Amino acid sequence: MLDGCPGWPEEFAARYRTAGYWRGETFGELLRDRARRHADRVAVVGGPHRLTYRELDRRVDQLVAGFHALGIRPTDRVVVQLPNVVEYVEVVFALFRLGALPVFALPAHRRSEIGYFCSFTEAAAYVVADRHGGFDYRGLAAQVRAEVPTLRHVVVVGPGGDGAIGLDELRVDPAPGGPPPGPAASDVAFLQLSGGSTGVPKLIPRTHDDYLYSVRASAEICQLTPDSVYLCVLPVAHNFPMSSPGVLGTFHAGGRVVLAEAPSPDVGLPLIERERVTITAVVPPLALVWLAAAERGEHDLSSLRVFQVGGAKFSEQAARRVRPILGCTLQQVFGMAEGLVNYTRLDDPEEVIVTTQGRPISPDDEIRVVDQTGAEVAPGQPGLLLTRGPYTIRGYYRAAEHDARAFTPDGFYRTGDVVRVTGDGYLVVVGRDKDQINRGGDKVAAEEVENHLLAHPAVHDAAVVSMPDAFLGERSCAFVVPRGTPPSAAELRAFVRQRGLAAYKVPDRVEFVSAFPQTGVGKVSKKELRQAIADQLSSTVDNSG
Ligand code: OOB
Repeated sequence: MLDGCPGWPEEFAARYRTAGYWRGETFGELLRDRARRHADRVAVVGGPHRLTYRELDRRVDQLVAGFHALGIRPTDRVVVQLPNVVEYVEVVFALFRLGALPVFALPAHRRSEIGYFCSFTEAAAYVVADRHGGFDYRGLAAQVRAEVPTLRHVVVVGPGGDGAIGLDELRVDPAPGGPPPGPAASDVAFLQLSGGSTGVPKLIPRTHDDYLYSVRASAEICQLTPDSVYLCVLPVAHNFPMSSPGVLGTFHAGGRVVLAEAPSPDVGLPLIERERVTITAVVPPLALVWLAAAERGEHDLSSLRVFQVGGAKFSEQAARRVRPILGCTLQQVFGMAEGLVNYTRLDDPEEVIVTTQGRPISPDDEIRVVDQTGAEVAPGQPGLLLTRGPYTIRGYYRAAEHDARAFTPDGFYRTGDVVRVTGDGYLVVVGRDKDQINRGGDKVAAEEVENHLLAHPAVHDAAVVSMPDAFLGERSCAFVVPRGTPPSAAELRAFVRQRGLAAYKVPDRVEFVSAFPQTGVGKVSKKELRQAIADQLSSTVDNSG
């Protein structure tokens, strides 16, 4: 097992194996098995590519040989930053099979995040797109490489050159004697990103055993079969489209994955019609845009059976519009990359589907709802959600100090979500108690942005909070105490962007103040700051209305 990854205590591991959750199967083996059973069925469609399970399996083996020839070995970390392209699936399964660990970056990440992932994980390689969405990933890779001496290889999906290796150069026929032995199912399979609330993003180690359990159970809950067609709209590396049931759940079922190049309904709705898509997943702001587009009735969406919405709270009002407009069931998904995923079930009464965020996957997901002292609240009352179970991590990658705060001594993960549990065991998300902004599903850690703002010479202090937003649910507002003459808001935003921070983390608004309100113990009162900006926004709306 990789160092710096706290695992489950042996008594829990034994229990999860006995219960049949952990079955000793790896993702590499899963694909091999499906390639045998569903050889000629289409596994994945994206751009010009349409690969059957047999073809995918073979192409993965070629990349295993190529990565191995490059010197990539089991437990080596490889930062993967690719959009929704077929090569993503090939690369990730090749690394799984080899036992090397993909570190899942998002296409929106820039120098600050990527540099950190590469240096913190001591990554051996970084896999990027060529140009995508108007951004030059080669250029980013060159910068990161110059800053991170341990990074040995840059692999680009496109032509090689300038020190980068073209992915196609890694497609070599496996050496006789077969591929090197793969990882054990109990090994860490990859490092996923935490939404986070700290200065730097935390990395989440997930094993083949635990992740495959959540994937298999998710596929069952969503009733996937070999006839299922999953449209991947969200960035494929995110936990939701990857495993809930997502791309991996669809492969588990022997179904077909269709990768959408962009999340807009102009791309997605025609794909639903063309590929006869049965299930897809979006975040709440996208759901609104999709519903508006679908209402125009320009596309045949009759194949769609499940419309999943998650990543942020979906309003009941919007939820009620899904069935009438799309003619299929809504499924609310409340999950986290650290583990726990809740689903409304497909046959739940409509009231449950539109008013709750679902119930846990597993009978062995332990849920506790507590107050600030750690005492359990009365049934049905709101409180902090703690959880422990067969696919929820016991600690982050190389972050022992943070783990001591993020987990209870008996191993429950402190989600930072405020929930109440209904009489039937469904969770309703009512708030949050973590220093994070949920920008329509994109998570922004306040402290990370504050640190970048503090690097500006004219910033004395900074506090980033959420402000309500009709479309995204929340946006970010930075309160800044200037040092001397305040810079303009535009200048500060440009400054943060130039430091290489992903665009979704750049504060949507900047407010200058002379001092921060304080709590009784002298800490910055973010509650008051949130209130101040919310009041200001609502009075602006009132005035204009
Ligand atoms: C998913 O994962 P992450 O790791 O990006 O974010 C987790 C956090 C949760 O702790 C919660 O604060 C929020 O995102 N969240 C929701 C939600 N789904 C996630 N808040 C309210 N309602 C929901 N339905 O976002 C994620 C991972 C797997 C499946 C689905 C979402």
